[in-house]
Amino acid sequence: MKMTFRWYGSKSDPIPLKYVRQIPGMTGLMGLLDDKAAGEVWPVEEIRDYIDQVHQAGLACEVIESVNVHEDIKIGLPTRDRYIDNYLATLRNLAAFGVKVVVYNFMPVFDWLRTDLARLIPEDGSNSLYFDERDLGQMGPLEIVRKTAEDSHGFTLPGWEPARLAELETTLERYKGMTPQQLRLNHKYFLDAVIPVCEELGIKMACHPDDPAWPIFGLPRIAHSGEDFDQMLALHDSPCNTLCLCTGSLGSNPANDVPALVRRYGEQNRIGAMHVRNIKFLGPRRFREASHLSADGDLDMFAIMKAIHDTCPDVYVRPDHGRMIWDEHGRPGYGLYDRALGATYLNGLWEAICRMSDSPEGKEPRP
Ligand SMILES: [Mn+2]
Repeated sequence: MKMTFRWYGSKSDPIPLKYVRQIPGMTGLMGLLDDKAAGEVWPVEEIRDYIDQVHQAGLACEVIESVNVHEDIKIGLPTRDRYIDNYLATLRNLAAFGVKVVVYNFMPVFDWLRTDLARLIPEDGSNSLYFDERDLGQMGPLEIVRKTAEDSHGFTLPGWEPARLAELETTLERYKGMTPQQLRLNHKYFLDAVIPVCEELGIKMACHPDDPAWPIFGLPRIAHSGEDFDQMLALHDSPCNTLCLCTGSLGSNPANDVPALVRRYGEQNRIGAMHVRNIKFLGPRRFREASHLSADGDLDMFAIMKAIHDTCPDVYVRPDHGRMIWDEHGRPGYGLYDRALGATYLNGLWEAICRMSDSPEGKEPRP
């Protein structure tokens, strides 16, 4: 298991890389260029700047996230070929700097969605991301975008790029009547173009699940269950067509048995990266994010880490969103403190699991 951390770059992330390096057991980043609009080519110079900084801090950067897919590709417009060409150019640029996994998603319009970015947790006075489907019903797509932008305290949020959301009404109109099967065919078109290039470059594409794990605003969604993943992996059969298995996204639907899903796709060697976090169910389609500790939420983090250990022990893992604690002011979900605690806890589980199974990994000093 390679423990990594999401970092938004020195211009946009208030957390110095030095602090990330000081988290016990932290070996690398899942990086991103957070100012890139979907469909844009990521320039070599900017990738170099970012990765050089990471390396200088003593961390690896083999996973890049949020290389977002342009809506025209997801909708299947004739202009998609141009955006696919740009995507391939970005992949080539990333591969030149040793990137091995690229995390993306194929969610129409909305990436992850919450109805409150700083919900008070009354028990301890911390706050976390929160979702309640009932609030969504009253809000509507335009209002949720306005609210999310307002609540982000000036931070950019992945998947909520202003350029993309400016054309929201037009984009929503274009998805009207699209079935999940049509979206799947558009995903196949994308994968058929991208995966052969990934095979050449030695890059795995890792698709992030829908978050939350059900359709919203009547938009088709095709990545929130084992059935969906089976179909997705079959769209283009290749070891480079993989999943970014995000436990919190999948776990938002109690019908998903998260440790079993890790096992299933770990055994198939189809997990390119893992986001590991816990959530607390508060009612039907209502949840908040919890600390990573099993006892604080409803996911069995031991069973998840054990499934990783048994089926894909070399996978890249990162703590996912954290709560805001200790009066930290940071990007919602991406503060330093709770994610550092999360990483440390997951590393503790990992050491125990390795020792109990006599695997060498838990004892080895980090490289
Ligand atoms: Mn995630």
